[in-house]
Amino acid sequence: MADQDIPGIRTYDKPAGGWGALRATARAVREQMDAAEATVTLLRTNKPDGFDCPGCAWPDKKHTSTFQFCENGAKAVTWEATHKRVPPTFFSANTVSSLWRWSDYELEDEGRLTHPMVYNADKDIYEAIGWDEAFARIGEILRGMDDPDTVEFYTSGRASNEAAFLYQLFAREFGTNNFPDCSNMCHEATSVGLPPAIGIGKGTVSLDDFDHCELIIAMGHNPGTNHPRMMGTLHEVARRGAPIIVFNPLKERALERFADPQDALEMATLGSTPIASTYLQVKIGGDAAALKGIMKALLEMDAAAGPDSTVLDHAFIREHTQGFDALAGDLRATAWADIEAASGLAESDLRDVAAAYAQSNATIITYGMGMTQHRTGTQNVQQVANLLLLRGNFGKPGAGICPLRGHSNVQGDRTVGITEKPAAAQLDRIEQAFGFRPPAKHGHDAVAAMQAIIDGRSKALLCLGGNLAVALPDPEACLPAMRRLELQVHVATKLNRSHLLTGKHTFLLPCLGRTERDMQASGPQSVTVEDSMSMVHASRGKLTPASEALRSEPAIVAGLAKATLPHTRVPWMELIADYDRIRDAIAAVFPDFGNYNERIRVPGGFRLPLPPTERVWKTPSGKAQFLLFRGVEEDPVVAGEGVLKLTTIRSHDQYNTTIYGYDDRYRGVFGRRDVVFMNKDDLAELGIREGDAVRVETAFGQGRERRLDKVIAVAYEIARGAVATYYPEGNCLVPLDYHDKVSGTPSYKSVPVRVTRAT
Ligand SMILES: Nc1nc2c(c(=O)[nH]1)N[C@H]1C(S)=C(S)[C@@H](COP(=O)(O)OP(=O)(O)OC[C@H]3O[C@@H](n4cnc5c(=O)[nH]c(N)nc54)[C@H](O)[C@@H]3O)O[C@H]1N2
Ligand SMILES: Nc1nc2c(c(=O)[nH]1)N[C@H]1C(S)=C(S)[C@@H](COP(=O)(O)OP(=O)(O)OC[C@H]3O[C@@H](n4cnc5c(=O)[nH]c(N)nc54)[C@H](O)[C@@H]3O)O[C@H]1N2
Ligand SMILES: [Mo]
Repeated sequence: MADQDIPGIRTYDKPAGGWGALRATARAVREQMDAAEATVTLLRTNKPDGFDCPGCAWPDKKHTSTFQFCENGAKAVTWEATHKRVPPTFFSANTVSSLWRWSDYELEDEGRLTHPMVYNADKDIYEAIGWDEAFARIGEILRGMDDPDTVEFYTSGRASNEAAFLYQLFAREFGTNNFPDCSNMCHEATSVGLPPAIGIGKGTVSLDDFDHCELIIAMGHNPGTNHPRMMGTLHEVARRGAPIIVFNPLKERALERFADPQDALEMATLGSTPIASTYLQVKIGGDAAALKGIMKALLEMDAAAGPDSTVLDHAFIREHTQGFDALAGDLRATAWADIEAASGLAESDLRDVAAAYAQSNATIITYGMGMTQHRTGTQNVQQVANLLLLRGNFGKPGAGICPLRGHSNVQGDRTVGITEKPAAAQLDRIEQAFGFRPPAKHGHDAVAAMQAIIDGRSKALLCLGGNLAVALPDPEACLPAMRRLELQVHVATKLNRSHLLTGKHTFLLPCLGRTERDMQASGPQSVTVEDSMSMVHASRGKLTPASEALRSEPAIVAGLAKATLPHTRVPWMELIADYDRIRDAIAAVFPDFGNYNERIRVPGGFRLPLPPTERVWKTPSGKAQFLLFRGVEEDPVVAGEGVLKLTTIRSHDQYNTTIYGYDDRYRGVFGRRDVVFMNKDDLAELGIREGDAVRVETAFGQGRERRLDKVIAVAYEIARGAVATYYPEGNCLVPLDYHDKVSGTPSYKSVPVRVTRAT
């Protein structure tokens, strides 16, 4: 939206991608790397013998394709491969209290950590420490804990399969299943919502399916920023004329039109391709209602078409599913007026979607955080499965469910055992392979772990990457709790705010990144990762490590484990001498990884089994299950005069809590992040003008005032009643226990708020 008078807010009328993306890439390279080195490095991204892009989990054509240009992939790579360094002298010159006043951007922009560090509370600085001494001291503190369940083992989704597998082995031999994981803030609704529906908590499509689909329904994700390589796929689908129906409260430029930098003609002519054929600005939290509307319309069309109707896939429903009658009954009992009110969409629009869906012989539904980060996230995901099941959109080319995973290996980490609720079979096989009995008692997910830290029940936190305290909701509760911890260990590439929340003993252990050479006793190593489509493949860095003192994540985990567990049954040093041995161990515990080492030597790797693609349903009944969403509202608790719904989103210049810069080009915001996007009619109704300073307050206190100040209102094409601000700035508005009770996912995308003009 244009208002020339507000600094940094101006209309961006260009398509997503295009020359703007090339310019932004050049800038990222210039600011972080030597240009020649950057070119070579970027060319190795996602190549068969290269490294896996740490930017996102979208697959690429068999990992064998020619270089695929991707602006935000380039930012992720150059941010890691930067020439900037944070050596011990940096820490002696800056107290932790003084660093606290730095912005998140400034902290990470200082560059790569180079040495293991330990916090000295007397001097309020981090000091260098040798690896062996760090391991020994951490081991001693951990051994001194009277209960292993007072220790939390957090994983962020960049960790490789090899690192994650060793990490869960360490924690379990130590004696706990406390595995808070970034997935608990992300796609947990998928991991727990889909198994009862289709028998597996993962997506079912492959890239090839996008060549065959006749319709895509894209819900609650912003690929132009967060899964940029997906834009190439959407561009192709749109070009061959298949409809793409978008559900998103915000108009996202990349979903409107995109110029593919791979397309010479489009670039030369400054052309672009429309992406969405229909763009429905659903209300925040209105997706389940919208899906129910589409299903209701479908049922009505089916009835009207008579006994031979093909609107529903009756044969599939009969042979492969359970629960259809209950679903149909619930849909009949749901009134159109309620669906319209909750979704903010017209009955006629939803009927049009149903008609397009009924026409399509192969449909893919893609979805992201706009669906999962709600109090009803699990049920939202299940409604997606319901809609697909009604027309048999599993187990045929061009069809299926496509959750867009977050971190580049968040899916793999879960596959190799990072879970607070381990299956009995997993524990049995660990015992067979290593000769110790792992604990069976369920542990903590991310919210439960932080709750335990707040309550003082948990006393130590180990973090394999990430920025947990900043990523979680409710900084007012989380940040002070971190400081009360007895022990914190952060395995990290760059400095972030969680590292500054020092406890009694705090260690920073710097690790290699994906782009760097990982040299072990047997020579250079590869790691493996699993993308959003269950493809497992190798990743090998080639760059000289940022410092000679860095160690790989597997080596750090092994060092910690060995120092902590004097009677360990695991041959840690043998395992890390040659990662093939870690992979053999993974295969011993997880049979789906049979012949792991052979299969990753093939370019592109291999695909893990996905039974729904063969119409095999690993549910208790052996059938796919329709699951109900009762009513239409995700959260009837808080409504009322002046209450709006807030969602927290990523800008184009950030990677989760990592802020690369202050522009959000496609949304027309430059050089600032202190904005609240609002519908112009809501602004008018509230007597707020664009550019006014406003206060956003959570509409239910839960005993505490929660507000975001020092932000300005920006008029945006956003659904009525919807408000959006950036993550993590908006996290202060989200109560920690305001989450999906089934998956534990915080409701980051739907918080009832009031917005007032600041006085
Ligand atoms: N460059 C970059 N890439 C990333 C990341 C990053 O931060 N930067 N993060 C990675 C991670 S961990 C993840 S999980 C993914 C995140 O990828 P996305 O899921 O795309 O992430 P978000 O920015 O959170 O936004 C989701 C979209 O949901 C919409 N939305 C908000 N509320 C609702 C709602 O109620 N209904 C619907 N239908 N839509 C809604 C928002 O307008 C926004 O367009 O990306 C991964 N890739
Ligand atoms: N309000 C709100 N909050 C959210 C979300 C939201 O949409 N809205 N999204 C949620 C989601 S989807 C997620 S996934 C979480 C993200 O939560 P996290 O995964 O915990 O956070 P990140 O910001 O990805 O972590 C960044 C840090 O990881 C470290 N790092 C980077 N690369 C590596 C590496 O290769 N190895 C190691 N060991 N460390 C590395 C760096 O030190 C960097 O500072 O946040 C959640 N929080
Ligand atoms: Mo995520």
